[in-house]
Amino acid sequence: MIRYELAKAQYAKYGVDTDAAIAKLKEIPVSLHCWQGDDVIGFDHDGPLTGGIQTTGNYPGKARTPEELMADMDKALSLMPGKKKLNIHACYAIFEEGEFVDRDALEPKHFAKWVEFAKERNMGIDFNPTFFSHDKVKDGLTLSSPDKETREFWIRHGQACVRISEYFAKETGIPCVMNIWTGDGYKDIPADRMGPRMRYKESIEAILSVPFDKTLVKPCVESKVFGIGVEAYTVGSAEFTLSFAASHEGCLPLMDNGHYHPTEVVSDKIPALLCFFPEIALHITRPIRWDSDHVVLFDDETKEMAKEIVRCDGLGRTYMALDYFDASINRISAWTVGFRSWQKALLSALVTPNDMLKELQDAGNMTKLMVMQEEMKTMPFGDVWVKYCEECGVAADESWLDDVLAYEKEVLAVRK
Ligand SMILES: [Mn+2]
Repeated sequence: MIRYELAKAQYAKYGVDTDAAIAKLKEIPVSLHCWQGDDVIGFDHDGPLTGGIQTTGNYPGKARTPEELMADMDKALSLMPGKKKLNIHACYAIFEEGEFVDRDALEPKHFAKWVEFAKERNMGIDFNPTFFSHDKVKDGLTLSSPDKETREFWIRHGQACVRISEYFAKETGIPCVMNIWTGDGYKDIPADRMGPRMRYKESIEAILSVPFDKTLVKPCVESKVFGIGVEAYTVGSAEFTLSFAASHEGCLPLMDNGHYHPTEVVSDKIPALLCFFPEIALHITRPIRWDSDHVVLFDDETKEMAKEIVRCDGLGRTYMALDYFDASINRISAWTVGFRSWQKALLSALVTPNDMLKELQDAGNMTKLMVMQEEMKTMPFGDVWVKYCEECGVAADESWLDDVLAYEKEVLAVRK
């Protein structure tokens, strides 16, 4: 590893310990979303995907059963460096043959197979109630519906998910982040913007009123700016969810970087929220022109988000989860590229000489700051990445794709 030794010396010149960066990254869990494997369908319904989200593409080989989804996920997991956590949606409940319960009656036992899967792989589990793709979404509304029966159904669903989240945490010994997101909103100009928000507030409060251990379950509220068919008004806007989290002890704000206006950047919001919240949560995605949920790449904003988490000493205070779904390419490759990209972003942030750069800023030396920030871009980061992947026992280069393509040929291609 002559190249790594050279890189290490070059980083050391700026006060960066690459060995320490690699050791640190190995301990940071990143949550991998199960829904990339089957285009956000799940196992509890036959209807279409709703809630203002959409997958595009029809690449063959989509997982159709829990067994297929887990096998595909296993293949992807084997190609990623770093510590993983599992992220599942309530619509991925696994029923026994002939069994079915509606979402408001879900119980821990319906997720026992996921617990088994996670425990065998030393992973914690994060969870999401599923407030979409269901016939009880009434006129595009769930928790904010003016119809009491509708609201109560979805409150019961949320409460069931709190109990399931606590079960996950107890079984795995790792806290469970439970994220509340709904696609509630209106296609066109509403006559009442506050009413639905007041109902949404009361519904989330009702969900969180069930007793649970706040050290085990970390409830979050995720905002959104708009959805497909929900263009004019979103009940759970940025201001709504941020204010909700700020005013409810133990509730975290969750920022999805696809859920803001295109000129807004979550990298700038991370340090703002870390000034006030003990813990925050992220959904990491790649929006193109809208909340398109493209596969995460090692691009500028992705790097900037990771840099802010590291610079703010926020690694222990930020729950990181991937959230995207691309049905136009091999889904296992999509999982792998996205996870590896976020790992690259974190490693790159960990080998950035943040102390030195901060000193330049505080000294008002913006001239040298620009020069140094540009210099960092051509540092031999690739050699540190290779070392990290080798230590994690995964391919450092693109050769992992051969493995995916062999799996596609043997396994995915025979799914009809
Ligand atoms: Mn999200």
